[in-house]
Amino acid sequence: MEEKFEHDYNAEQIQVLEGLEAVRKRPGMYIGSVSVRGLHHLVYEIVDNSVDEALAGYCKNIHVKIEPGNIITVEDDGRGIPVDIHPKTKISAAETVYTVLHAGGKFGGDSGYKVSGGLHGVGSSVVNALSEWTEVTIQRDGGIYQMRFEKGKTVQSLTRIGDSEKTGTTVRFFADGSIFETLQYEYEVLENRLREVAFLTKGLHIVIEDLREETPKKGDFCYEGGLVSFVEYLNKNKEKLHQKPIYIEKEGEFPVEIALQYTTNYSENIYTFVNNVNTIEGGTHLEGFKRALTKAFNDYAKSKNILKEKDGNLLGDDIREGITAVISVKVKDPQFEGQTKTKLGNSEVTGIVQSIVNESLSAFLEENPNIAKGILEKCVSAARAREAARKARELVRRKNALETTTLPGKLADCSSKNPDECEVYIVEGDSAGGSAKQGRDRRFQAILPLWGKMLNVEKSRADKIYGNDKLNPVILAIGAGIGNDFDITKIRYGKVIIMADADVDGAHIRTLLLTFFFRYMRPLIENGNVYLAQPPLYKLSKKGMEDIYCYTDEDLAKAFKELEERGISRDQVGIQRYKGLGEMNPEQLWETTMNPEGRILIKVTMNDAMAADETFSLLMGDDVGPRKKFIEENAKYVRNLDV
Ligand code: TSJ
Repeated sequence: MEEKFEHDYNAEQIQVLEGLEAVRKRPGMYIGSVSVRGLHHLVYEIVDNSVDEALAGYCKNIHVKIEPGNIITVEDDGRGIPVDIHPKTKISAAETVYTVLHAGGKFGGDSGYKVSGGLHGVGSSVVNALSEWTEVTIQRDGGIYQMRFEKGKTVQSLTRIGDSEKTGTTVRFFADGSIFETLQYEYEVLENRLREVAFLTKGLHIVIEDLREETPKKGDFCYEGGLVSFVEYLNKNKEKLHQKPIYIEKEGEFPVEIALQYTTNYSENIYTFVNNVNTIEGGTHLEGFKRALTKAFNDYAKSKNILKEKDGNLLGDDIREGITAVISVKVKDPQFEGQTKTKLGNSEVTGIVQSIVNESLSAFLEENPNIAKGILEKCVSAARAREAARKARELVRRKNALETTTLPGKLADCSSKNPDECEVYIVEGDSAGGSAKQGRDRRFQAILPLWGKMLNVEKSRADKIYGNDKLNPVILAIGAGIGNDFDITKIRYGKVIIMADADVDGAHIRTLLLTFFFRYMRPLIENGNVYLAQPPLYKLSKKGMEDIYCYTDEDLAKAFKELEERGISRDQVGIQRYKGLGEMNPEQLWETTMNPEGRILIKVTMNDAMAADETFSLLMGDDVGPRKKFIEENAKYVRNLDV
């Protein structure tokens, strides 16, 4: 018998090692990427465990710290991971959770609460495998227990190190610098995600602290209102159609929670979550919600004679104009589909969400006729505007059919017609446009200069977009239509590159253009066709030395350091700070910003659609205060879109 145990133990150990070795060999498979996004993912994976404990009803507080040196601590006041020894493996439950791939779900599996399981469903053992070291401290059963790992290997098994009356779990880890491209956590990114988690978990108190710099940063989130607070937060700078968000909550076959509120805006903002994972691509839960919303409003409007039989139905698009909604469902075995695996596929979800929303919303409308009337008036005018937009569009179409060349006059097109190799630079200002035209490689680079005040699409209905003299050239140059008619297969350029100054005005025009793409050409962003050019901020020059261009302040510091190592001091080099693209001559512009060999392009992604929209509404909102503050703080915010 003794021998048999030995044997099993070894077999288990070998399997464990192989499991975690696999994670280290192909980290991308488990956390998506080894970029800063993957790094942040480590934190989410650990926090997820504490959130599960909160969902189970045992954890009230989660404390996340970014310590100097980019060490992360996550502490909760839950029951503490079970410490008992497995009779067969002779390893504690806690150590098993931490060393066996996918072991997380096995514990407490019967209790049925374990519905989380992040986007990639990996968990703590993956964090262990990808960390230089990890230290887990558990307070439970009157004791304090600790264990330690290095690169996934146990260096100290679970040991009782003292007494404690408290309970909880603390994980402290330092990510492996040989695996990740960077170990530099971005406080704002973690803060945004933790705020989101707090909104999604009513009553859970989450604190995040960044202790890396002299003045620490801190976020403290606890929302008794849950999703209602979430919607209020999203709408804080918008004018509301009704004072309080509508709230729907029901635990049928699975928990469904929804809050929604209409604003006077024209856009539709619906955020959906499955087990706290942001399903950017939507899916069956969103489908159920949309169907119910359309039906409930149409039925109500008909029954109250606001809409006559002969008028036909209001369309879903009309009913969703100006809506802000957050949908959160908890599903046992979520199937994630779609390009980025953020689309819920479980077909049973549609009908359940649909019937819950239909029932609750119909009741709400009956009980609140004034609110119902206000929303329906807006829907009806949306339907009229849609009709007007359709006519405007047809006018454009007919005109296009007559004219042989429909390209905008200001566009300096490229000679290649192969979209895969073609790029269009949308350039702010005529002078920069001129330099770009002279500096470009005309075989595959087209230039479209924009000037003057750009239309704010957030504040305009679709019928204003068609035929707008600032946006029309952009639409025509890209050549794939807009809105529901947008056809990605028709794009004339594989890369649409926004080139604007690195100042406040540049940030503004970038935001306006991105808002436009986000609202009217979303597949372009989803498909990864939109880029931001990054012109240099500084040029360092010295006689006999090749010019050095620096794109960020960190670049500059690094360049100075490298020069010093070569015995060149700061005051020996000339430093030019570029205020705008216009200050560069065509050759410089080509060399620093447009030449595919060496230029820096930032790809705009949908991954943080929510943060982007937050940015958009903040910037576009009526309230000038936050906008001004935002622009001052974030002249280079756009980089956050990518993380
Ligand atoms: F897994 C981990 F190490 F990454 C981790 C787990 C990290 C952190 C910060 C917290 C946790 C964690 C796990 N917090 N709370 C728990 N709870 C349990 O593991 C637990 C406790 C008791 C019982 C039970 O049935 O008695 C079941 C479970 C799953």
